[in-house]
Amino acid sequence: MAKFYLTTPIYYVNARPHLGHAYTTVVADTITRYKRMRGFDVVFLTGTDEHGEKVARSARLAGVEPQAFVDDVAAAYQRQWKKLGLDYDRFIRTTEPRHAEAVKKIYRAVKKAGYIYKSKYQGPYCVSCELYVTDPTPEGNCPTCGRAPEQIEEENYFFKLSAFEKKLLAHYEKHPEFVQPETRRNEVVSFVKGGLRDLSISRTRFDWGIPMPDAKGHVFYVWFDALTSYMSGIGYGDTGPGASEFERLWPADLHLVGKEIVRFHAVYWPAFLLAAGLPLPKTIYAHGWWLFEAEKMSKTRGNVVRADPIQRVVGADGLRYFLLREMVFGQDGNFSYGAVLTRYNSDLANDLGNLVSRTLAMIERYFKGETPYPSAGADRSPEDRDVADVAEKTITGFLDAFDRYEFSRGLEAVWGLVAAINKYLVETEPWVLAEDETRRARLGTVLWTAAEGLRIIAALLVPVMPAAAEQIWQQLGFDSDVAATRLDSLCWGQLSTGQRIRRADAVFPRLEREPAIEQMRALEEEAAGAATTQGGPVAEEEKTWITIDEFAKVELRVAEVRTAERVPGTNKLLKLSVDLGSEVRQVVAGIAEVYAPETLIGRKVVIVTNLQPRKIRGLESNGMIVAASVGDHGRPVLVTFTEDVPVGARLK
Ligand code: ME8
Repeated sequence: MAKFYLTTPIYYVNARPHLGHAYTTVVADTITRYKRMRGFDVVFLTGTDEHGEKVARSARLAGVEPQAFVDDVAAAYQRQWKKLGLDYDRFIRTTEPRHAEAVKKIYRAVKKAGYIYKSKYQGPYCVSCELYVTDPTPEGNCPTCGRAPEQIEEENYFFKLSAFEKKLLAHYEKHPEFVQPETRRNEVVSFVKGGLRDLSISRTRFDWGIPMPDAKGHVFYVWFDALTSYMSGIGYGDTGPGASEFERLWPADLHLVGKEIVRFHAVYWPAFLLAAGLPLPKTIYAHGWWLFEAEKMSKTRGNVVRADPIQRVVGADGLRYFLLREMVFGQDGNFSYGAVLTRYNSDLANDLGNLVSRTLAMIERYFKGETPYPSAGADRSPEDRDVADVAEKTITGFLDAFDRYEFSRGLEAVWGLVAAINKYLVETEPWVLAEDETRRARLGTVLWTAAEGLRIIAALLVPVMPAAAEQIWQQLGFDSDVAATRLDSLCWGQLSTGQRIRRADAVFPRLEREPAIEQMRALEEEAAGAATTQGGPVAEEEKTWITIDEFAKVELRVAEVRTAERVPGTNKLLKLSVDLGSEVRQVVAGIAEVYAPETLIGRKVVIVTNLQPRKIRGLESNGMIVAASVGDHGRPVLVTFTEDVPVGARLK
């Protein structure tokens, strides 16, 4: 059996899992299930990227040891994937000893081959991206995140990336499938053609990393460390029995990544591997971004949406279907709760769900719940043949699309079949045939045809909606495991007759649109609130002191409320404009249940003024109003002064 080894990026523990991370993992899980049904022996790896200066700083801010910090977030990722039913085979954490062994092993191989030297770096460095800013923006900022870099001077170990320019270009030329899709490949080729500079792969500014062998005070650069996880997770560096797995699985067949990290995967990673004399992965496929309110969903921008609230309303399969159907793989996609509901109600509840329930209801009513006989003779009509033709074409079209990772196109093909069967039922009118005893054979053919179509649909949907596909399969009366179906041999005409169907509840019950959207939003706000108020992994009793310098980072100022109005469609939120003396800002605050907007005008309040701006209900909130949280329900009580204070005064 041919092997297929695929990976997601290992996620950075500075953020908790959001929909963007869920997307890559859902895609990987879908490919895993699909390839298994195509007969491959699949291994799917994911994990967490836990080292680096940013993580150490975050842990310090949270008042915990880095290891406690990363343990907590790594566990949150694993919990999230389990909740979504994402069935990875291997999970690698870069703080595991087996991973450190692997990083040291590849480093030694690269060094032995003569590609490492020591030199000095002096210049700008972006702490947020953990990158030397060699090509700053015109304002001198980091080209990736736009933040101002810090000036640093470091003695580092460098990797001779420049030595690989020609080899990499030759590889891209010979293996056009190496970087996908085409647009990303072109970007990578022109980047390499523009010339490669050597890369510093050690750091001395901090120690939260894997110590470099024979280089006191140096830890590995996070990307040298992180990329190696694709090998450490399957036994590279293992001196025991685990090593054979690496022999069997490497090179990876597919690295799935977001488009912002293509360069690391398609330039640095193959160069490290070539230097170490190791085979290169077959394909790096870069997908686009989920945009929310027209920007990339990310923790830094504060516009994240979590998977959990959506899953709780439309189910894990509803979410998976939305992610794969709505976004053309490789391109960016716009997220909105409304779009989730439209897909759910129209494609799942209406088109597919109704087809399942009415077909099964008629088999139950007219054939005592047993799949009827299709007629081979006079009662066969061209319409039956048409459905069979569409089904055969759907199978081929679906396989072709999924082989190319064109999920949205593959699903469109399946919905073409759903539509064809719905149309067929409307045209053949089985409910009319049922009234005429002489048309019983014809009725049997029609319902068998619809049920056979559903069998094919259920099998094709397994990779995308495993639970729903299994439910439909069971309802059709099968005892076997639908995921064991081999897609290569799926074809029309295999549904047995006389099979007892098992009608059950609707697979996708219809949802009331506005309440469902409201529920997803409310759950998201609750989750966002929990994430900020709980603030990470610190258990109450473990809380440690912060220094005066850390406190001084929080800028609290007196402001006067100029305007206040309710945010439409919510009970809790007010939109305020507050005067800070030097500027007037918009702040969205969850105090509407306690404070009527008109009572706030002219009132002095306290605002956290240097909090990352974030969007709440599409409205920018540039600061946070300070209030005591009282009682079990956290009733807000605004901070007030008994003496007069000028607007803009800082609280220290
Ligand atoms: O980059 N839309 O980790 P990371 C779609 N640790 N996908 C998104 C997304 C969005 N808005 N936001 C994130 C790292 N992703 C490194 C990787 S690999 C050796 C090291 C997905 O936690 C996307 O796949 O920042 C992206 O590549 C990944 O999450 C980045 O995760």
